[in-house]
Amino acid sequence: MNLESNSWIERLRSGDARVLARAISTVENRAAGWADLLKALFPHTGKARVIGLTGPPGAGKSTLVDQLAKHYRKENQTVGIIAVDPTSPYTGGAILGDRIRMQEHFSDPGIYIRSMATRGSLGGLARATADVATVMDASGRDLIMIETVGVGQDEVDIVRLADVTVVILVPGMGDDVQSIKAGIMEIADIFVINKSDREGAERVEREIRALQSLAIRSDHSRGDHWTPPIVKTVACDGTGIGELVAAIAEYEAYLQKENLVLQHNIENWQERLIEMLRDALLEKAREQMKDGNVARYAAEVAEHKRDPYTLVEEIVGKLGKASS
Ligand SMILES: Nc1nc2c(ncn2[C@@H]2O[C@H](COP(=O)(O)OP(=O)(O)OP(=O)(O)O)[C@@H](O)[C@H]2O)c(=O)[nH]1
Ligand SMILES: [Mg+2]
Repeated sequence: MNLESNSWIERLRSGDARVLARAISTVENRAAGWADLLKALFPHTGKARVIGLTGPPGAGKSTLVDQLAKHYRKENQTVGIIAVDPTSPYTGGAILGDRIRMQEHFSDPGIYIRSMATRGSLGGLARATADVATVMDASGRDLIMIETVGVGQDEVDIVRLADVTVVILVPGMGDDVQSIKAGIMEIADIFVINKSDREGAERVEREIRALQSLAIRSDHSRGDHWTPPIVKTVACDGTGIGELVAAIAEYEAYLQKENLVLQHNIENWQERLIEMLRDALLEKAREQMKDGNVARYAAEVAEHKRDPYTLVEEIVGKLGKASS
């Protein structure tokens, strides 16, 4: 399969899962031609709905995503799932679990699941996830779900790409709702209390409401007046999935009605462009210095032979000249 040939875009857009997998790998690994690939695909993007789902480890995110996928498949929508696990290496349990999920859905080409983990120095995970979502979007998937373990800034950055963000909590977290990182609570367009078959769902609901009454929704620069609803689910038996689907649709309708879709997209691209610029400039700087030089410079600074401020100014100054 040659991604340079003209026919592959057609094959990708006709739903060829092998071409999709190949294109995603190329982009994720920053393999030869990745940038040209994304350039060619970009005109075909912007149609998929992107739903981000995040929550603590084991909250039932994958189970919930599977239920949603089944629901949307019944409506004949094609689904792409990106399971991002920044905490575990490729051999980790969550990724293994996702492999099993992939097999379960194997017979349905309308569901495509991809797992991702941190990839070292090749740009941030949020960036890679966004690029993979772009490929899925271009391939004509109607709906893309991005699942992340809600543990830190990485996850906030990732789910920020989504049109709709669902934050999943579970009973028995005690006072943890508070400590769950203000950052994650603030990005919720919809709250899900999963494992509502367990004791304590009402308590979690009360805690969310209490937090909501304190916070003004000026968060992730989405200054809208939406009050995130709370949906109780039991993901493993499908209870509440219909309500969650309805809540998602309601928020999307709200965005349409208030003309917020474009505004949200602009805000997302503002973040993404800055990250892309940062990556590109850093790569240029690295190219120019070669890796050995970074170590040498570091030694010089550590030994106080030169100051880092002037050094960085000099390197950045050279970048502009190098490009002309
Ligand atoms: N009792 C109960 N168990 C559930 C529910 N939803 C999921 N589970 C179980 O919780 C466990 C974790 O579910 P996952 O869907 O893998 O959770 P996750 O959030 O994707 O987990 P990580 O990706 O590892 O963070 C599984 O054993 C599920 O069967 C629920 O509503 N009630
Ligand atoms: Mg999972």
